[in-house]
Amino acid sequence: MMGNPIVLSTWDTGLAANAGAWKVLGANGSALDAVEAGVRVTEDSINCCVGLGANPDRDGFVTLDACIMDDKGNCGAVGAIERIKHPISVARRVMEKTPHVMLVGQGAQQFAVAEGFPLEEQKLSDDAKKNYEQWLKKSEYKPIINIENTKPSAGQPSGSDRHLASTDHGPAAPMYLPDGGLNHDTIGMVAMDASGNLSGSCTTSGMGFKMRGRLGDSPIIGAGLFVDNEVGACTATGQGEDVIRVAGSHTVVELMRHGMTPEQACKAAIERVVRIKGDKVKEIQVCFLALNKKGEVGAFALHPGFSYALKSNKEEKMYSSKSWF
Ligand code: SD4
Repeated sequence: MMGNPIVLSTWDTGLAANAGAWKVLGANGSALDAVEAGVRVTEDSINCCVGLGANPDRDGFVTLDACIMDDKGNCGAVGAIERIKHPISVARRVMEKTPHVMLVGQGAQQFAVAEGFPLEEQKLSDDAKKNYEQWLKKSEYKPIINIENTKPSAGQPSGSDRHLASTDHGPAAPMYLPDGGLNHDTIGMVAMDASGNLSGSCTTSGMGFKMRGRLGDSPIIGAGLFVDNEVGACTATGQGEDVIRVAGSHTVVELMRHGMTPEQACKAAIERVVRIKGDKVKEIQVCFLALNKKGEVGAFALHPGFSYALKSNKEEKMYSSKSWF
């Protein structure tokens, strides 16, 4: 089946990412190459929430999550990778060069370096440094180093391992950034190429000031991203824990399989979050963005404010998603 190429991405940064993807799609390239090239544009930029310029975790380390999925059910992911500029390309390498779907942490970094990805300097961008310092003041979170001198109890780790025994789990990732903006801007991208094949990608630094080691939905196939070439593709953004809880992107694709339009399917998945979370939905944002095999597009969010970018042969623009509230 021949399709009209189309690409969709989450949030305002999606416009530039779509333009990157279009260089591939517009030249009859594959959706897989397009979704990788597209989100690399965002990973290259200084952005609160994607790539090495993004906000760190609460211990001051930028840790990145990404996944990618093609039209044949192949998929790859990296979780909590540090000092690597293009986690989406490492995710693709995991997919293509290993028998695995996901590598995390040091192992993911080791694989990336072995594959020739440069190990970047461990440092925060100026924006991230400012945000982190402000957050530290407000949250009064004491980085681990401050408790090294406290006296360990018998049988507990001491010195620099002291944090291993800490039972003070401190503040969780805040819903809002110090500048008042919502604490997310992950880029999720789904695309169909001229051959009618679908692929998707998702890349993020996760929630700013998250607990060290925390993974959200973005690197998890079925949560932050899912593609079924017979049906459609979906990506998610927002509070990752609540996307995982409903296997969000997979749920949306399954609902499309059973006949819903992309928007109906995204809305039904949001309704599941509402049923599960009850009153707590006031405190979280969850958003889905989907594309079906016919090239139809839809989105739905819990709260107003979710925008997505669309590029096709006919248009290149931002849309505002409908929302539950
Ligand atoms: C996460 N879903 O780590 C990501 C954050 C996000 O837009 O979407 N930001 O939970």
